Amino acid sequence: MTSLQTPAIPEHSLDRDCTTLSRHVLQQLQSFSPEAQDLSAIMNRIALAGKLVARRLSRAGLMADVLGFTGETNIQGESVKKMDVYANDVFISVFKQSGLVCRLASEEMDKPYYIPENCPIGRYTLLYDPIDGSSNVDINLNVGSIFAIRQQKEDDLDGEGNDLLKDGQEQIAAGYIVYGPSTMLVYSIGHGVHSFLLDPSLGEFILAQENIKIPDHGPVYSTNEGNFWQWDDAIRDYTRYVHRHEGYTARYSGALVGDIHRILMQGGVFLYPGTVKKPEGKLRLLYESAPLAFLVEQAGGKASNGMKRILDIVPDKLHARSPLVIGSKEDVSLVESFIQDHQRRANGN
Ligand code: P6P
Repeated sequence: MTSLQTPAIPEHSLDRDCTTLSRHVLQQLQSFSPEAQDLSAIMNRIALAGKLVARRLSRAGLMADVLGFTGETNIQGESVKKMDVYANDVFISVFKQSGLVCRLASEEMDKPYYIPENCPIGRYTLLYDPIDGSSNVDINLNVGSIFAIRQQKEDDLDGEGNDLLKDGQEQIAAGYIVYGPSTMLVYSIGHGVHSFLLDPSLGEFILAQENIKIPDHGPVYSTNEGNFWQWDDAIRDYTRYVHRHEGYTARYSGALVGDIHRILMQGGVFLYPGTVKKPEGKLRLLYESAPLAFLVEQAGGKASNGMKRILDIVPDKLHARSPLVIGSKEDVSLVESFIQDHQRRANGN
């Protein structure tokens, strides 16, 4: 190449800036088939939703009617934040007139929401938590969106979404968007875990890191120790162990996505065990734990309810909850070993 043809910008950075999410999906699948194009388009719409939510969050303190509560209570019995409603509607709106997603199931909606014009063609279902950790919104701390994509294989005759009550191996894609100092989308379609950073000057998510691998062990344990006296003995003994041994440090933000992102990048374990009041724990299986378990396993980590692999658990209802232990293989196994020891003692072994 002559000096005249030498690109002003090194080739790789231009190519990198053009590696958008939709292109990356097609690269991952090595295919331009209709299914690959569908998945690429779906991910592109999720990216659009992320941009819209990020824009609203960045102005939250300056605009009326963004912060605070709506006065409603959702199916979870939780007070609904205005940002929850906005983000929930954003994910619906970006899929209208898309021919892609026929149905959306969300933490904020009792039943799945159908987009009729898409249903004859697109048989995909989006399961999502539009704003996870919304209690952080009003204090300008990180929050996140969590999503999973499934293929609808049978009719949902009563519209209750009972055909969704299948294990997490039905997921064909999953990920999250973390709204922090920058907005980052982390996803997997079963070919590794990859992150994209929103470049506000471009209005595009640009490839940041490919094939993210979670360390087999990390120093962080992330849990709400305020629940200590509500935990069973096995979890209390685990907590005492990390208190007494060098090399552990507690980090807990109150927003699942931020805590998981830290562990994905640096290693460690997040746990939300069952409590006396909530034996099933607080986190929802279909649109929180299962998507994150899909992602963490793709990154070489592990996710269970303390005894059973999250991706093997079949929910009994749309908003089913499950205890969650997720993160680095060795650290999840350590938590599980305390539970197994207590079970053996309880069984007199
Ligand atoms: P606690 C937020 O409400 C959330 O669903 C997760 O984002 C977070 O990890 C958890 O609940 C925090 O719950 O009981 O520790 O306040």
